[in-house]
Amino acid sequence: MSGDVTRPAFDRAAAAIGQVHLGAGAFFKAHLAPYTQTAIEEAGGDWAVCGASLRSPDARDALEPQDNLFTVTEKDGDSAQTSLMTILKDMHVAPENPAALIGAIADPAIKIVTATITEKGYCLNPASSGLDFDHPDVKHDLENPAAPKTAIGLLAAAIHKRVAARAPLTVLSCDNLPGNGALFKNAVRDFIMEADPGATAALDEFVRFPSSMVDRITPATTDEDRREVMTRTGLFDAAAVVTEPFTQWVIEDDFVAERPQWEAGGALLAADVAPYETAKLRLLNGAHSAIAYLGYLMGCETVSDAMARPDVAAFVRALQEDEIAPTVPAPANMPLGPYIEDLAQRFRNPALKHRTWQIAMDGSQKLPQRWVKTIRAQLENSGPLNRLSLAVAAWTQYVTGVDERGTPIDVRDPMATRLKRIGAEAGGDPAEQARAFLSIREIFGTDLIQSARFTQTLENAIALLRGEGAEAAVKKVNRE
Ligand code: CS2
Repeated sequence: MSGDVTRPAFDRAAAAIGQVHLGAGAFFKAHLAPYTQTAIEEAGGDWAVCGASLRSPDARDALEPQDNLFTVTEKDGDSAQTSLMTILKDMHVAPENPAALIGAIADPAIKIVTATITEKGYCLNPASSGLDFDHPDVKHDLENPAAPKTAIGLLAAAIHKRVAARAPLTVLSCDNLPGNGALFKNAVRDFIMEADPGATAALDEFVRFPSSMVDRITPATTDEDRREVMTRTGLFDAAAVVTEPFTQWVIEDDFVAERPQWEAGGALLAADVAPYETAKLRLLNGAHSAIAYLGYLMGCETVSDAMARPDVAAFVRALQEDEIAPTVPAPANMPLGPYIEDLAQRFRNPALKHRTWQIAMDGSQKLPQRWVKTIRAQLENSGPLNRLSLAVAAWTQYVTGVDERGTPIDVRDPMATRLKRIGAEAGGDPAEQARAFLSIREIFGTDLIQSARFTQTLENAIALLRGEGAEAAVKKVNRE
C-alpha cells in the first residue's frame, strides 16, 4: 500500500470480539467502525466487531477474501485520505445461518449489539409505535423463532439465551428514527410479549436500549470509487467505502455493562439525545429528502449536482431557515445557524456521488420523522409551509413511478405498489391527489388531512409542480 494510508495503531490479534453489529454495510464501515477502532487505539479493550448482514451475502463475500479488512476514504473536493480498518473480525449472513448469528449475539463475551438496519428494519406499526404484527416477516419469526428473518426476531432469540445465562446486553440503535432506542425496545418487547409473555420482566432487567444520533453522509460505493481507491493505495479493496470528513455521534449514556471509549473518536455521551436527533432528522435528513425528490425530478443524479444549481441551494436554505429551524430547539453547543451553514457545504461536496435516487428510497418510512412532524409544528405555529409542501408534492410525483419526461422511475419502497395505485386512482386533479396521499395514515397520521390549510397548500404545490415542472416550481417558490 502506498504511504498515504493511515494504519491502525492497535494489535488486532490481541483484541477479542465484544460487539456485534447488525447491518454491516457502508454506513457501519464509515461511521461506527472508525469510532470503535479509535476507542481501542486510545483506551484498549476487547472491542473487535463481529458484523452481520440481515439479507444479502454481498458484504461478507467482499470482505471474507480480504480477512474482513477494508478501507475508509474521506473525500472533500479534491482531497482524500484513506484509513485501513482492522476492527472487523467476523461476518455473518443471517439468512444463511440464523442460528450462528443468534449464537454470536448470545455469547456472554459480547456486551453490545449496535444496529443500522434502516427504518423499515424495525417492523413498526406507525400508529402504535410498536411491532407490526401484520408484517409477513414478523409473522414468520413468531412461527419460526429459531430461524428468524428480522433483527427483532434474531434479538429476541439471542436475548432469551442471554437471560438464561444471566448475561446483560446493551442494544444500541444507530438508525435515523427519533427515540430509536425506545422504538427498538418496543419492537423487541412486543415480540417477546407475544412469544413468551413471562420473559418481558427479564428483558427490563438484563437489556438496555439507549438512543443515539448518528451522522456521516456515506453514499453506496461505486465501481469508480473502488478503482480510485486502488489507484491511490495500490490495493484493490472490494469492500471500500467513501465518505465525508464530517462525523458525529451522540449516544444516550445508558449502558448495562462496559462499552468502548467512543469519546476517544469524538462521540458525545449525553443524558438526552432527543434534541440532537430532532435537529439532525429535520434539518439534515429533511432537507436531504427534499433535494432527493425535487432533484431527481429535475434530472439531477446526485445531491451535489442539485446543490450546484443556485435555485436549489437557495430553496434548501430557505426551507431550513424559515420552515424547519423554527420547529427545532437548538441542542446544547450546536447552534442552528452554523449547523445549517455546514450542511450546505456538506451537501455541495462534489467528491460524494450521493445519488438522489438512493435517498429517495423508502420514503414511506422516512417522511414521518423528516417532514411530517415539522409540518405539524408549522401548522401549530402558523408558520410558512410552501417549501415543505413542494417537497411533499415532489414525493407524490416520484412515487407514481414516472418522471416529468414520462420516463419510468425505479421506486424502491415497502409501500411502492400501494403508493402507485393511490396516485393512479386519484387521477389528474391536484385536490384529489392531495387528499388521496394525505389519507395514508401510516405516513401522515390522521390530522394533516383535517387541516384545511395544509390540504390547500399541498394542492397548490401539486398543481404548480405538475403544471410547470420541478425546476420552474422551485424558482417560483423562491420568488414568493
Ligand atoms: C440519507 C441519510 O439516505 C438517506 O436517506 O438522508 O442516509 C443521510 O446521508 C445520513 O443520515 C447522514 O448522516
